[in-house]
Amino acid sequence: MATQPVPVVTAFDWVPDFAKGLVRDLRVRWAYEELSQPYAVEKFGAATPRPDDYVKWQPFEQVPAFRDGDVEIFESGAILLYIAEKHDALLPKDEARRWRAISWLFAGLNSVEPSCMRYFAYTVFNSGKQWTEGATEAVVPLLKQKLKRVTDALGGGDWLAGEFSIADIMMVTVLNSLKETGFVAEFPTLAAYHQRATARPAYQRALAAQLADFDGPPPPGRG
Ligand SMILES: N[C@@H](CCC(=O)N[C@@H](CS)C(=O)NCC(=O)O)C(=O)O
Repeated sequence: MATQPVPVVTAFDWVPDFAKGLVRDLRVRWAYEELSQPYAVEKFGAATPRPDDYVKWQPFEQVPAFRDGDVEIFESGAILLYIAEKHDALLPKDEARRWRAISWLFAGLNSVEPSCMRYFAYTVFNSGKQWTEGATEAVVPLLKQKLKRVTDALGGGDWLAGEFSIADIMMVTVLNSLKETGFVAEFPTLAAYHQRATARPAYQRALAAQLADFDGPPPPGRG
């Protein structure tokens, strides 16, 4: 009997310490761990060039890229949507809630993550450069406003769309990028949400798998 191919996600075999637990293949791993479904990982070095043909799979040469049989997908949000649809899971069945979850999936990617990434770019990638001072000052209120609005949306609920969904996988992994900042802790409801999500056994397994996969050699001069 022919065996079904296992879906493949791309990831890194080495990243600098600050990026551990932040690489976006974590979103895909987490979804599969929630579903107790197998997946395989194809790894590259973060600081070394990807293979020549990788650009045909992921046009920006980033991770994650994903393949399931003939289906090739890039963008972590699209991959999460595919997994949810394929397994008829991790999205509410009720139409209104389902679209609320999809809205929050996009909001994580397109409304919250950009402010987080700007802050991250100024304070980590360009740390200490003089031009970042005003830029950082400008982005913090915008970022905190986004965090407040996510907090408001949670209200007294556990999850963004009533039940745990790919929207939460997205939002929580976006919030991970603020782990060194203390910003999430300023919003106790949001901090409790983050804590609740990251305490899930599936998250813990996904994180452990990502960390275990950082077994490649550091690039020259980064050892
Ligand atoms: N919008 C993309 C972003 C992907 C992305 O930024 N990937 C990072 C790792 S988390 C990456 O590959 N960085 C290395 C590079 O850009 O060369 C997604 O959500 O999939």
